[in-house]
Amino acid sequence: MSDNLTSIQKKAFTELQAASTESDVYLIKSRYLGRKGALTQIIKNLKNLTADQRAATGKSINDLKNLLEQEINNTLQHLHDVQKQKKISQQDLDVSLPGRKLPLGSKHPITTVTEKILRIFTSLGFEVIEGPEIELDFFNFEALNIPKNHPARDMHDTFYLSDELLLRTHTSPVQIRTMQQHSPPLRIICPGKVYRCDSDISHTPMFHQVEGLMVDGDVSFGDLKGLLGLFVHRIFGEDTAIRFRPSFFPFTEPSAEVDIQCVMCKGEGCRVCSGTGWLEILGCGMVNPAVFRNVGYDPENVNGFAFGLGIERIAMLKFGINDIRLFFENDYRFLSQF
Ligand code: 2NL
Repeated sequence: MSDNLTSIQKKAFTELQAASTESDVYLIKSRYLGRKGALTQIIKNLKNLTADQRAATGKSINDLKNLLEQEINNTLQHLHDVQKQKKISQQDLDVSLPGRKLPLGSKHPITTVTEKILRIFTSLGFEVIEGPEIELDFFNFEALNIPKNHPARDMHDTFYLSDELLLRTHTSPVQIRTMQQHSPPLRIICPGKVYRCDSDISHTPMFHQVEGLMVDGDVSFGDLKGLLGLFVHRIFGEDTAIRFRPSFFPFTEPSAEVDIQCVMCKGEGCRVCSGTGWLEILGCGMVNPAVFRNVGYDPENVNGFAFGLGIERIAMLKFGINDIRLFFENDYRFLSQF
C-alpha cells in the first residue's frame, strides 16, 4: 500500500512539474483528488483493511492528500506569477519615462486686459472700487441726470427687475455711491460686469466696463486729455495717434469720445474702421454740476472729470478678435491662445 502511495506521489509531482497552464493543473488535481481520482479510489478501498491497517494507511493517505493540495496551489501561484511577468514584459513599460503633463489653465483675456487697465490707473494714485450689480433706479439713472422718460434711457436697453430695481447698465452707480459716502478729493477706478438687453456680433447681454472719476477743487479738461493720452499709449503703444471728438452724455458737460488710429490699417482705412482710419474706444467729460448736486457736493467748490470704456472692445482691438461672443463661449481652443 505504501509503495502504491509513493508511486502516486512521484507521478503527481512529475506531472505538476510539467504543467504549463492553469488548466493543466486543474486536470491533474481532478485525476488524483477528484471523485474518481487515484487517491479517492484508495480511500474507498480502506474498508477492506483491518482496523489497525486502516488507521496507519488512513494517516498516510491524509498526509499525501495535504501534500498534493499544497503542491497544486504552489504550482498555480507559480504559473500565475509567470503569466503576469510575461504580460508586463509585453507592455514595454518604461518606468523611467516622465509622466504625462496635465493641460494648464490660463487667465481669461478679459481678466488680463482688466488687470492691465487697473494697473495703469492705480500707478497714478487711483483707488479700485467695486459695487453691486443689482441697483436702484436712483443710482443707475436718476443721480446721473437721466430722469424717467429721458430719451437716454432708450440707449441703455435696461433689464428691469421691478419698478425700482434693475441690473446696472454701467458702473457709474459705484461712483455715485462712493461720492455719497466720501468727500473730495477723489480718484477712483471702478471695474465690473454690466448688463444690457442686446445681443449680436458686437453686443452681449453682459459685458465688462471700467469707469474712472477724479474730483478735486480745480481739475481741467487738459488733465483729462493728459491722463487718457497716457492710458492709450500704455495700452496700444506709444506711437498710437489719438483724437478727442465732441459728444454728449447727460452726466458730463462738455463731453467727448476718444478715437485711436485704427490698429488694423494704421489709419489707411479698412473694414474694421469702416474706412475712417479711426476707432472709438471710450467716452469722457467734465462731471455735470447736476450730478454733484445729486450726491451732496457743492459744484461751486468742486469739479472733476469722468470716463468710461468697454473692456471687451479694448481686448478685441488689442488681440484682433472680430466677434465679442468668443469671450463667453469658453472654447479651450480660443482661450488657450492668450
Ligand atoms: C461710454 C461713456 C462715460 C462716464 C461714463 C460718469 C460717471 C459719473 C459722473 C459722470 Cl458718477 N460720468 N461716467 C462719463 C462719461 C462717459 O462712459 O461710452 N462708456 C462705454
